[in-house]
Amino acid sequence: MTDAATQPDAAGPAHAGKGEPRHFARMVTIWLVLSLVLDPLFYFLVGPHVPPGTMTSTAEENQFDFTLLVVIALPVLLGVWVYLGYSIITWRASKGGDDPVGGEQARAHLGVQTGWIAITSVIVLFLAGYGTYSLIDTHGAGGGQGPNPVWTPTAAHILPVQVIGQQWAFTYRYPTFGGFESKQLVVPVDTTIAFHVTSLDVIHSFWAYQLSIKADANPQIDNVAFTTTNHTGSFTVRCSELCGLWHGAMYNYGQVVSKQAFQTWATTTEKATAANTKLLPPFAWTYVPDANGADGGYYNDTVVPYSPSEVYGAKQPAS
Ligand SMILES: [Cu+2]
Repeated sequence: MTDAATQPDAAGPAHAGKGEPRHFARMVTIWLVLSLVLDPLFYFLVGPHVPPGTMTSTAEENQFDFTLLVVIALPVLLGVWVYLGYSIITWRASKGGDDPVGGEQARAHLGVQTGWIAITSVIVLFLAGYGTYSLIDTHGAGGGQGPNPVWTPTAAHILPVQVIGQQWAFTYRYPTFGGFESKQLVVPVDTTIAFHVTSLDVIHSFWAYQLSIKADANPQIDNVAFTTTNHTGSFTVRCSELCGLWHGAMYNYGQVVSKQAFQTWATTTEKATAANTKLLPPFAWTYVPDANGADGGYYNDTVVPYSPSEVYGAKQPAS
């Protein structure tokens, strides 16, 4: 420490000399008070409004996770701001005084270094553990778990709904209602739903925002995502995997309705579309698409689902 001893500035304002207030203790107090006030305020006032809301069990769990992340991040942010603000007010150049001491003393503070490494390690390791737990437990169920889900709900009655992506629309088949196919997605409230997501062509992704379901739609894959509906309302479905020219137009709206209304809708639609359902391939968890009717097509080989002019290479009607 001979160097420091020969420097006149060694006991400058950065090192609380005689009569200097205890800056570090002050900063910690300000930070602690702000954190203790703002964290609960955020949790209780903003938390319930954090997207994606509470329409389903998965939405609720995601909302909690997002809120928790902010509750952890807020004190970190406040720590930076308090230090910055305190430094500007206390040690700004226009206040005069000596230059703060730099060099070895500022760089090699053992307490700061140990504290920094310990605190950041605890935060990051906690988040890694919690994130992993959330992924394999119920929180991750809305993300699609592939054909053999690790986590399955315990509900006695689970409604299966098949989501079929194709360029550039989603359609929905209801295997427990004769396998009818609809452009509308309607599900009952207070019900556990198993979305079976697949694709007929390229990769898509089924993102039902307010349900907090986002599951990849891959050809030949039956990707299962679970959720339980909490209350009625409408929700948005968007494709969230770039899938071609009209990817941006690949969206529609779904509805969570009362059990009674769902039953009525499903049985009515099943009846109304019975003739169309016969033209569809039998219900399966995946389909091999083939527009021109070779073996394994989504449509029966005896059915040409396109008007003659839509078939590739067909003679077009004179205009
Ligand atoms: Cu798509």
